[in-house]
Amino acid sequence: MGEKILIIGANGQIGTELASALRGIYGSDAVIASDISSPNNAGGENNGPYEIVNVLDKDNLHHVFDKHRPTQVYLLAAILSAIGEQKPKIAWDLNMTGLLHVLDFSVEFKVAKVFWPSSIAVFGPHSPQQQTPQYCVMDPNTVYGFSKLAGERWCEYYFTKYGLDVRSIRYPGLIGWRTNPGGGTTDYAVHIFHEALKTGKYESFLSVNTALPMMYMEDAIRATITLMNTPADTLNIRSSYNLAGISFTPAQLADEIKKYIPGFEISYSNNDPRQAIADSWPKSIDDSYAQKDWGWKLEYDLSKMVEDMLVNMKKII
Ligand code: AKB
Repeated sequence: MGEKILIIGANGQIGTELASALRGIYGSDAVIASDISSPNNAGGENNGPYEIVNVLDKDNLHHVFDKHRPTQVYLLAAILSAIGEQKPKIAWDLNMTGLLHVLDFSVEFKVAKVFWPSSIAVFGPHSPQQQTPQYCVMDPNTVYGFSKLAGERWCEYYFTKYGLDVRSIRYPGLIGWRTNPGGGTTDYAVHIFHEALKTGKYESFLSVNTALPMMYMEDAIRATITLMNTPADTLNIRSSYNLAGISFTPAQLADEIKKYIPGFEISYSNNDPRQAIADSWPKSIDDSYAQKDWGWKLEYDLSKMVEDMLVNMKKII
C-alpha cells in the first residue's frame, strides 16, 4: 500500500517546507496538507489535497483521520516560546490537547508512524548549557518549554503502552528563506536576513553574545525525513532526539552577513523579554544519539547557510 501522509500545521515555518519536500518524494496526492486556515501555498498546498483542521476540534480532526486514513502523521501545529509567554493557557492547551488528540486518533486509526517536534526549549537554567546532553536536569521555565517536555513524555508513553511508533526531534532554532518563523525566541536569525537585504540594518532583540543552537531548514527537513525512514528497531529514543545544528551569536551571524553586505549594521535592544528565554536555553547541544542511531550528519555550517540564505532571498525580496 502507498503512503498517505497527513501534515497538521502545513502553513507554518516547518510545515510549509515539509509539505513541499514530502510531495516531491511521495507525489502530491499522497500528502494531505492541513491547517486552521486556507492554504498559503508556499509549500505547494494548492498542488494536492488540503483540509482545514483545528486540532482542538475533536470531531473535525476525527473526520479528517477517518476520511484519509493516513499511514503517517506529522503534527506541527504549536504556539512557540515568545507567543506562548503572552498566551500561556492557550499555548498549553494547543500544544498539549492537540498532541493528545493526534496520539489518540493515531492509535484508533492504526497510523504506522507519527512525527511530533520537540525543541531545545525543553532545557532550562539548571541544564548544562554547553554541549547539553540528551539526558540531564530539565527545568524549562517557559510554557512552550514545559509543554514540549510533557509532550515528549506522552510520546514515549504512547510508544510503550500502545505500541504507537512516534518519533521526535528537539529542533534548534530553524532558519529558512521560504517562510517566516512564527513567534519564537530564535526568530531574530531569520528577521536579520530580511532587514539586511531590505534596509541594510537590523536591531537584534537578543544581546550581542547570546549563543543559541540553530539549524538551516535544508538540514532540519533532511533530519526529519531521515528519522522517519529509519527502521523502528534502531531507534533507542522515543521521547525526542537532541539535534545540535550550528551555535552562533547575533554578532557572529552579523559578521558573516557583512561578508556579502559590507555596509550592514547591527544594533542591540536591551529590554526584550525574549532575552530571558534565550538565557535559559542551551548554547550548544550534544547530538551523539542521533548520529549513532540514524546516522545524522550536519551539512550546513554558518558560512554555507548564510551564503545559501542570501542567494535565495535575493530572488524573492
Ligand atoms: C522558539 O524560538 O520558540 C523555537 C524553538 C527553538 O523551538 N524556534
